Amino acid sequence: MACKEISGQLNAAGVAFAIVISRFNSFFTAQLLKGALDCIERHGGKPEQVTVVWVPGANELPLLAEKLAATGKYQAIVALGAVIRGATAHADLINGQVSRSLAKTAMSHGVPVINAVVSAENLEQAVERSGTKAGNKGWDGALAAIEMASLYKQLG
Ligand code: INI
Repeated sequence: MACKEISGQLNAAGVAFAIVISRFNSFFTAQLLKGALDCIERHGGKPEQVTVVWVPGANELPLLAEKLAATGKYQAIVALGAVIRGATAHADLINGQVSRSLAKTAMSHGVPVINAVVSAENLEQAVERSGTKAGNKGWDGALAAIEMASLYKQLG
């Protein structure tokens, strides 16, 4: 029996993206942004399709993601941040709050909101996840956004 399979296309052409990014730990988040933009361009997107909004810290990412989702102008939203446990006693609280709130926004507005916040134990891990040994979480987040935007489009 042939089944019907649906999968996302990795084509960013014509997709309107919003990227919300934290200034806190901008040493890392700026690298995540570079990665995200590079990914979008390598998949056929153009810089003018991308709106970038800077917020003070990871805690504020969900607030702006919610506002951007409510405009209905974007087919995908990517949240970029860096929370480093070694330097943040309340890292788990921030991470939990951010991921729950981003998911809530995604579901209530029917738009993919990708959580690309680096959660690292220490500076070395943050470096590894921001464009060195372990890749670039911004690049990965943008790729997930491209794929999810395609799935949402196909499923209506
Ligand atoms: N914000 C981050 O993005 N990463 C962190 O590691 C961090 N630390 O260490 O506390 C952080 N704090 C700021 C926070 O996100 C808010 O901007 C601030 O509390 C104002 O609401």
